[in-house]
Amino acid sequence: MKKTYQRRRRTGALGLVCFAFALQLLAVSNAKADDGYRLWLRYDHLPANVSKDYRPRVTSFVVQGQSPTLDAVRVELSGGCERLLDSAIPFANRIDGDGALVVGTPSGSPLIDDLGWGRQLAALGPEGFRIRSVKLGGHNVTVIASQGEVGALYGAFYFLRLLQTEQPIDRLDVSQKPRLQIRVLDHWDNLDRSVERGYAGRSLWDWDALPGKVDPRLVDYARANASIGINGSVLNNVNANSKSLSAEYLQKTKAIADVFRPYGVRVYLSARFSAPMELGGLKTADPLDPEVAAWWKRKADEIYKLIPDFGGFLVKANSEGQPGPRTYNRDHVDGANMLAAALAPHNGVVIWRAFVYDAKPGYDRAAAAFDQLQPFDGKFAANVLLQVKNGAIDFQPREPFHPLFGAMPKTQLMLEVQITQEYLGQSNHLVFLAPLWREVLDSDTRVKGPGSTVSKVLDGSLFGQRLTGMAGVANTGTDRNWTGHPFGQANWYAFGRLAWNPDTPSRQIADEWVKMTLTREPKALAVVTRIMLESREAVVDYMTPLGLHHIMWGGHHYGPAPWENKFDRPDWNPVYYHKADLNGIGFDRTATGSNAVAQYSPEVRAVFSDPAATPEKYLLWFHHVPWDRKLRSGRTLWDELALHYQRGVDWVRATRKEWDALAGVIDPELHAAVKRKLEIQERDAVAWRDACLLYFQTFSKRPLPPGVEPPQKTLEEYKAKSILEIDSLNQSLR
Ligand code: BDP
Repeated sequence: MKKTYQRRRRTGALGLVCFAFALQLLAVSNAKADDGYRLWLRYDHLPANVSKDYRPRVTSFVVQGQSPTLDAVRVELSGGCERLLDSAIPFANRIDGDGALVVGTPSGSPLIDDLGWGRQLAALGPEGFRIRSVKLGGHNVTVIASQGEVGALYGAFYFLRLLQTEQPIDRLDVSQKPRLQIRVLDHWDNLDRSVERGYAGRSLWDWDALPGKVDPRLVDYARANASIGINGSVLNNVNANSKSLSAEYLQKTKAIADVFRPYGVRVYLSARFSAPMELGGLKTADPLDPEVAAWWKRKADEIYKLIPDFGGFLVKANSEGQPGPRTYNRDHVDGANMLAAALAPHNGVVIWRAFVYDAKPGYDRAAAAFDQLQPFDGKFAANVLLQVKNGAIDFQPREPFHPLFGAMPKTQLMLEVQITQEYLGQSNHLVFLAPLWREVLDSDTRVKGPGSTVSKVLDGSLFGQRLTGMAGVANTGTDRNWTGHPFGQANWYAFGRLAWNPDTPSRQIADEWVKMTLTREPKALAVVTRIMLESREAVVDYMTPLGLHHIMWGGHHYGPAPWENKFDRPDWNPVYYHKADLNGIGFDRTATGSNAVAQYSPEVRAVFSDPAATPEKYLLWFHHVPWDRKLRSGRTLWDELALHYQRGVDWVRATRKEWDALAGVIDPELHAAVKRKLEIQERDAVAWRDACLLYFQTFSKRPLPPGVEPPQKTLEEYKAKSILEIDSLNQSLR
């Protein structure tokens, strides 16, 4: 075997130069105060911030082969391990002692080829990897192997995570492969660098400077994604500008794609359906018009010439004013399949969004997407995925799972979740979203008996869909810490972990993230992890308990406005969703109301149709419930509602105290930043409680139950100004 070691020369020096700028992130890490830039890739020296002994050993790196991705592996491993272990670790072209870390693919690394793992690696695919502690040439070494280089990079990040989270590395036997294929961030970024629903500064893409100047920060963005297995970025807003598809902008996109490629991150673009008219000067964008189809074909060819691994198009069609096939009296299938035909020769995909709802009088918005799209089951082309939001309304703090999951067995469904917290306190509230997403992933559609979960629909195990995926609407921006709220990073992280494996427990995700980002000190770790795991339920309590939804202030969606009724479209008004009156509150979606429950399988429908069987967390989503109805606690609906609001406020107050007590354990800059955010969160939670209870009380006509504090302001005061303008707290604390 020795001979093969020497067959290829050591690589890496050149790559290290090329990737020197990636070291920017690693270099900043010397700074004392933590501004959050390094995300979960801090790689701080292990004993720092840790109480116990953890002495893993890495003595050399043996990374055979030449490519930008392998160079990225080298940079990451050397930067990461050296910092974590606080020792300089040499690169070698052979194993000459215990503790070597051998990384690569069978085709690039003779050492790995000689292991004879071909079959196992083939089963894991080019993004999967195997990590094993083995004896090679008489030495105890660790091998990170993959069929593909990106898989090797993922394996390297996995290994670094083991170190960062203090896992033993001497007896490893890990095989991993992603459960979902397309794991993308959807950036709602506009070409002027504003970000729709973005709360962390401006867009990371500096379109004016591109393609000549590429911000080195994009390397760190790609690294962060690769470290959690995210393999795609849709660069522009779903409310798309056709300019993104112009020759000029494609050059800019190409420059970004070139930076992302070594990290396995492919670029996608949102395609404006009317682009053939706006860019091509055609008279129509009718998908059945041959000239239109030819235009898209030419456009696809042009894109793939520049970006051979271009992912495909994301399309928001006939939704909220966007053009689409229905504009030309065609249907969603006509539109999606025409684009799919243009991309198919290049292996590109069309991700067609299911977020469609027409404004029809008397219509239930929650039923709209199903009504429009379900009849097309089985009609979409093989390279089309239908991207469905987790719930049928819109990224609320809590929604039951979207009824399309389980109802389109012959269609490739992708899940869309929102990482950016449009309706959940934006970048001011600490809300860990893994439990929200898990709730949807674990929901049982019952279509093929018990256990027919949404995650099994998504990964193809239920209906055998070939293409699979999950998209997260990104929360990143130019803020130094990327996500505005330091804990927003945890949601980016959680998205990647769940897209890789939708069964990853929320607790594990939180634990990993805290250890890599905030602290490994056991007591503090336990406190922060618990806070994170509780936080989603708390935000539901103080915003929309018991199945309430969409009662946020119109437009910016920050803060309460259950009274709002100003939009022409009824389904943009909070009063449409809660339907409070003198009898009770809630949206009747049973047979006596909109009958949207009929969209679920008979078993699920039976549960949601019966107020006594409906989980109380969804009660007012499906039922209009009398104020005096007794809930499971024995309390009336009104009392229970009020106590939920109070509980949410109490949680924020308790969390503030717990956080304060962590000063000294958490980096001071990070600690102070979160402390300030929690102050805003308490102000907001109080406003939510008071505004909602005061308003709903005008219908319930009942006193607040014992244990609920009297409101701090009057209803009129809350109605007069949105919470964003109520006081100067936002400004002074931001
Ligand atoms: C809603 C947002 C809006 C988006 C829309 C969408 O308020 O800004 O354009 O979703 O998903 O949540 O298309």
